[in-house]
Amino acid sequence: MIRTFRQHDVRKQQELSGRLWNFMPLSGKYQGRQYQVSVPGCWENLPEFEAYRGKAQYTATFTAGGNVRLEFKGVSHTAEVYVDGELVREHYNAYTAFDVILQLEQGEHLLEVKVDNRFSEESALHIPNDYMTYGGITRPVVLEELADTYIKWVHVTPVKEENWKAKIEVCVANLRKESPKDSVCEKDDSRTEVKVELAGQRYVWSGVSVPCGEEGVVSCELSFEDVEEWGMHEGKLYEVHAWILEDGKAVDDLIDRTGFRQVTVENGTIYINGSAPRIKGFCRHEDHPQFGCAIPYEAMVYDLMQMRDLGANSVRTVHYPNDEVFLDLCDEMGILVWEENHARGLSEERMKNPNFERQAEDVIREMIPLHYNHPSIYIWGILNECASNTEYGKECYQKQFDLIQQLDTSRPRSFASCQHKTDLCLGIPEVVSYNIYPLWYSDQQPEEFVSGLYDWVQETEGAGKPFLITEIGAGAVYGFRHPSHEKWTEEYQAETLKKQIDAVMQQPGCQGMYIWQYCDVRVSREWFNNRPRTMNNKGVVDEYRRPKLSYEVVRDAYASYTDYAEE
Ligand code: ADA
Repeated sequence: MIRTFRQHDVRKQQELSGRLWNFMPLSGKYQGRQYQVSVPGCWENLPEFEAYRGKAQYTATFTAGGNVRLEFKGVSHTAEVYVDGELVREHYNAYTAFDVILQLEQGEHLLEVKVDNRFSEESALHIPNDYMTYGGITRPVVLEELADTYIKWVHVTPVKEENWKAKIEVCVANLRKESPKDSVCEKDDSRTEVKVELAGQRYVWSGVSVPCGEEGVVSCELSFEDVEEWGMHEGKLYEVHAWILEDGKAVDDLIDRTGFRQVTVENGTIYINGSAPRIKGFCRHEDHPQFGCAIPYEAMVYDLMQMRDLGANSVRTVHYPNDEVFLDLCDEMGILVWEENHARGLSEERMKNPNFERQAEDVIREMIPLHYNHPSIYIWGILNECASNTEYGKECYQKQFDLIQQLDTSRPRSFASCQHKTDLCLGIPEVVSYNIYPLWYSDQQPEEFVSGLYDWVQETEGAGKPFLITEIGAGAVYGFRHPSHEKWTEEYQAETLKKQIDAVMQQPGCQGMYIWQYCDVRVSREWFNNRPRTMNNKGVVDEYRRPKLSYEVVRDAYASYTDYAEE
């Protein structure tokens, strides 16, 4: 599945995933052996490759010609793409889509993808960590055949005034090469139009001219009388459809989805369409014992249904951009999303890796244009628990927050800090967020911890800003029950989460929380060998989504607080 809705009526698109590809490890014990494997998929879910950290080659064929666009929604974590034996694209980072456009003769072509999930100095973001870096082509692969001009993206920015308005931007790319002889670029562009439709309104740009080999953006603003708003639990969505017409004939199109919702920050509160949500959320890794990070649609739906059963109204995509299908589901189910770029717990030393800034900023550059239209995303996060307590770290945070602002001014920004009472960056983003573990990593009582931290923030540049707890929780090994209720028992986790939820929800000025975490997840074996089972066991359900004792406790606790902060 590429998306949960059709993206084209005109452009020819097919999915190259959803089938078996040839797989051959390029290192290790089984180097050179041939297998047939599922794409999308993680090689850790293959017998003999459960702990394979290395390089492998995936091979498939496709039939196409002309302007051929190959899009990879996610390859973990470094990809080298070859078509007919020629290296045509490289990409780092498992969690953002990338593409390549080739001019090919009509016919069958060989596609080879070399994938590497090893840790090295080259990799500043995928490092031994408290989550698993899997290996494989872990998200869908898409093949499209384009006209000489195509629509790269359509962005919709809804604005609520007397009525709803929407700014619509359409990015058109001209694939024609400069060619003196036939001077196609001097083509009479008066015959080129761009058209867009949304919620019954339409706009047409005539005489659109984009220089050869370049991109251009056209924009308009439309007004809407009677549209339904997108909100929590009612994900009313509208398709935005854009076309390029030449001589009146559609040569390309793109369909995306949007929702009429506006995020504002006023007087220390986040508002969605004028109402202040009380965030009752979970942090969720893309992780599953049978699928790794390549979680199929049905399993995504299950996770969301279970989180909603627990009373959640929001998900935090820890610690990286998520699969577009998951975001589509959040749009449809009216679940708010905190989405963040890829980073977890990078020290200043690691942030000084020569590749760090480029790699982290690339994730932002890829995440925001692709995920821009999702109404469920209400906030952009960066750099979870990195060195926001040092001057160097602050420079990096500043640059990345500035980059977000260049790409999207319609959403607030934040970052989940662990620098308790030492953070230097609280003055930069619109929202202040903290990860805390009272009664787990510290013996402090939750209400004392939360109020002490909140009060300290009011003495900093973060004063008066919306305040979120972006992680709080405790560990429990599924099935470990004991009358002592000691740490790692399900009883201890349940009692602790109850105290934590009440402390956060009753903290004046705090607009909500994300429990760490929804489900138990695999961690890198190279990272933290005192993680029982080489797992992070702070899930409210285990990795098989089996509820722990805390499940009922969290469900009752979340249910005792309304979905809105001002009720
Ligand atoms: C940190 C981190 C999470 C996880 C958590 C834990 O807050 O952001 O990724 O590692 O600690 O379980 O200790």
